[in-house]
Amino acid sequence: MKFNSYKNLVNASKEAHKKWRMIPAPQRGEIIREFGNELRNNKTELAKVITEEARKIVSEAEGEVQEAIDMCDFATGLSRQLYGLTMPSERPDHRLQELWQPLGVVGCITAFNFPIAVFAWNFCLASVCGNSIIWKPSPHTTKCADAIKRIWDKVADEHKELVIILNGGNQEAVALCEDPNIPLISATGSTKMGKELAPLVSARLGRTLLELGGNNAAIICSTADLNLTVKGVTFSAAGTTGQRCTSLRRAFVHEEIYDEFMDKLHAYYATLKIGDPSDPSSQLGPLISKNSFDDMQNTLNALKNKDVKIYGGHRLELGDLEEFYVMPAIVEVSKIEDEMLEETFAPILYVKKFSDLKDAIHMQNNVKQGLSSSIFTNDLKESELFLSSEGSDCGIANVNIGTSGAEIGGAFGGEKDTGGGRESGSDSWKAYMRRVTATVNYGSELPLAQGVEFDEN
Ligand code: UN1
Repeated sequence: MKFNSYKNLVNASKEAHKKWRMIPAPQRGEIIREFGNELRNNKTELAKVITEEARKIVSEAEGEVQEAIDMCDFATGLSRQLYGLTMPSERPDHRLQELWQPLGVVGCITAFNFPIAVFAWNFCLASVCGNSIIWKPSPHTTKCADAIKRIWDKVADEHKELVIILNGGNQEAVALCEDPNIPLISATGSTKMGKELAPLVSARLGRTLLELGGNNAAIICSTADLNLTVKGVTFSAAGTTGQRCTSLRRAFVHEEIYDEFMDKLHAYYATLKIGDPSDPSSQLGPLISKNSFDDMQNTLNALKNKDVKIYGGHRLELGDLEEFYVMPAIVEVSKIEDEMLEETFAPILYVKKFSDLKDAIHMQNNVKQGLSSSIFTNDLKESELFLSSEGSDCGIANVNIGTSGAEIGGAFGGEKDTGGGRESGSDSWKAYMRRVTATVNYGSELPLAQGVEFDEN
């Protein structure tokens, strides 16, 4: 259904929420289960749309649909587990309890690189919690959004408008953020975008759930299994053509194994199959746009006169394939360069030697962003230090796994310039609800809390 104005669209979403919130949560979960089953039935076709628009390789596109299916399963179970605590009341014949209620309309802004999964993180939780959603997809991936909407409409019966798509760019995002009818804005994208939008929401005291830029690092210790490490590093740094918010940007490598690691890394990079993402043998597709390519080249050009060694990074001419295919870049640095402090959304991996783990942890944390991090080690003391309060300051900290490719069961998100939001698993659902503290007096007296007396004398 088309709406002839933004106002009508928001009103339709509000009405959809009002109808939906009356349905018991476990029944809402059943509809999400059916949605998940339809995603299963259409996995291959949906993955094709992802490959067509976001230019992801087949396996990753299918993995992304799987991520959405997993979210449906998770949310179906969650629909019976929206628990509120009951606390002992200090007063006789009183009950003190938390109730969780839906917020209403959730505004959801998503990026091109996970055109379906990030919507699913938000929608599956928001919907079992009783909310409706207005989804502004990336202008690069509107067909993915339309395909999802068609599947939702198939299972939604009278609740089709629980999902309403608002296509557009910055203007539409601003409209959502300024709209007091939308209590929560969940936005995924660059830190720049988040810093522009968040003040609009907070000016009206609305809530935000932000999943913004990362600048993810891996620390490779001397005891690491280097074959496993090189695989993990390559998947995270070069995979998805460096276009995940969790992509690996920086590697700190212990001096004892530095040369061996670099030899293995170069050898592994040399085997990468870069080509048409719809060819199942391709491991890397193109960058999403000329802008992304220009950003990558500008960063590499700025590094050229510095004390660094650059490998790869150039455009690959692949027959008649016209898009921006690149050889992923490796940049060896001897000191921290300014370029390493910013996120370039392209496959550039900076590598630096370290000798002391605490220094490496400091370098890892010493950036504005705080999304994902990894340590590769077989030394328990090292991995435990990394996971301690003196360790990684990121929302995601992995041991012997790259920085990307998180499962849905954990809470996903990060600190500092990454925005602080948590989506997907664990108790992230609480962000989509309002908490009501209810105190019920079932006695015939009115005792006051803290022993306060208010009797007429
Ligand atoms: C993103 O790039 O915005 O952990 C999300 C991962 C994926 C999600 C990435 N599960 O890499």
